Amino acid sequence: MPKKFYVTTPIYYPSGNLHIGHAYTTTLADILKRYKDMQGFETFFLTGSDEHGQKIEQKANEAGLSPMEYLEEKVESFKTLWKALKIDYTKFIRTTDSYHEETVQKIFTMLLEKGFIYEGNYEGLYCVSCEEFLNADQIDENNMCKISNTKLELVKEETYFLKTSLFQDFMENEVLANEFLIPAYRRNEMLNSFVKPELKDLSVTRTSFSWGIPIKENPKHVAYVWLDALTNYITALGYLQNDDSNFKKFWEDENTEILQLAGKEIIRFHSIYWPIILKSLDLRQPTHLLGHGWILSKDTKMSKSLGNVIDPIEMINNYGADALRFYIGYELPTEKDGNFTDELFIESFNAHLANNIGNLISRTNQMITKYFDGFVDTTDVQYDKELTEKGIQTVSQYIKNMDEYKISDAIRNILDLGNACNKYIEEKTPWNLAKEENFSELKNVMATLQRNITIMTYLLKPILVENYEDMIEQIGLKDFELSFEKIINWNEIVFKKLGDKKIIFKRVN
Ligand code: ME8
Repeated sequence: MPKKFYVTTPIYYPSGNLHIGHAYTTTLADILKRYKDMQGFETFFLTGSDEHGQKIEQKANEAGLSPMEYLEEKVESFKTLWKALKIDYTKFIRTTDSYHEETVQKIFTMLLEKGFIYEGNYEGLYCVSCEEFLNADQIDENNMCKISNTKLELVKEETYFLKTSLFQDFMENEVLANEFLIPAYRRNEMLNSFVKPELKDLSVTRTSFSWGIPIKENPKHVAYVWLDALTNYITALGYLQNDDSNFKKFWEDENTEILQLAGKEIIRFHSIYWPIILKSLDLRQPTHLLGHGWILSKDTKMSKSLGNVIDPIEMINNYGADALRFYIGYELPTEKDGNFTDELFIESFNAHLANNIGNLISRTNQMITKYFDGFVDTTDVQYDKELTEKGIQTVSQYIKNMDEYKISDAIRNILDLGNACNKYIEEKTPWNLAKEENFSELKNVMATLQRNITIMTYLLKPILVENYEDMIEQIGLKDFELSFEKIINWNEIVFKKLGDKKIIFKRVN
């Protein structure tokens, strides 16, 4: 039985266009999914759109459209972006899909029958932009939401509550006491800000607007958008549906590695309410929730509601999908907030993709072509010991980091190897070896470079998906299937005569 990996992104609100922040989470998920594919896992990668709620209803009204008309075009634009960014998702869920709506109704009924949901009245301040009832800590001195910086609504209505208060002990001593939420410091944030002060029952239906999934038992109520949204992670797999084979495989099986990604502003929903919903349904918990920081623009969160966004399509048109995927993977580690500006982007592109990787491949290709007519016969080659060891070490460090979802650290391992190769060229001065006609040493040098560039290229495969084939061709492995096993043990690798030299990452000025 192959190992299994299920990875999810948040489903994004089509209340505006997606920006670099959304591209960030989705690209991280895509890189990890492709890495697990390379490791022989059976994978399922879910993304989608969160289409109900007051905010979407308001946006559609403003545009003079019905919600469905408004949504069609937005959802198309999501898919266009994911295609341009080479996102290899398995399924795209829309919360307006009928299978999802029907399953949410069934889930509500189950929770009501099990006694986890009861009727009552709610009064409190609501942020439409975050679709969230706020507590005092989340409101600033001007009575605005601290996250979206928008005005709050006073909501006073009948509602159904989920008895989250029953799960105080479960949250403190199970969910937030183990490795589920990463990085670890986020567990304390959740415990101290939301769980320990007291878990209040969560309002899970609304009556003051209608754009949502009506509940069967009392159709003037629609399901709260977060109950509707969180459950997408299991409805998409077929939970409570005729064909639930994916649900059995990717959720129920305790051996499946389930990774959920979310930005820090919604960790609360994913690390408190979602585990409680799952527990109430008697379902297993995800293996990990990776809560990541924000991409900032001039020190504040880049966001649709603030309008300070960078359009990923523009970046892709200017620099290519790989350049954006690389910046996201390398320059924006998940543990902290990061910056995104054109200047930083270009600087990083030139330093790493153009100077380190691109230049290394191109100069090595040039030398092998010039000195050996494009083919190095490795029969009696002696690989450089130090660089060969570094190459092997790089693979194991990379695997360890990727297994811990530390993409940026894994890329750093590759770049270090690239720097070592470039340094090796300067030290060995192959052009002098050629002048001296020391062809046996020259061959050792070229073979050592070819070997380590092959390793680097394979490790970059989940990130540089657009250029991978060209890179592989330039190193002399056109159409050759590499694997971790092959690059570690260095067997079965047969080089062909080099492909034509192509500039892969051209410096940007
Ligand atoms: O919250 N930096 O949708 P949303 C990093 N529908 N990541 C960012 C970001 C930024 N500046 N801006 C957005 C919702 N993101 C709900 C989710 S899930 C059951 C329901 C990313 O459109 C990040 O992943 O507001 C964040 O959590 C998500 O987009 C919010 O997207």
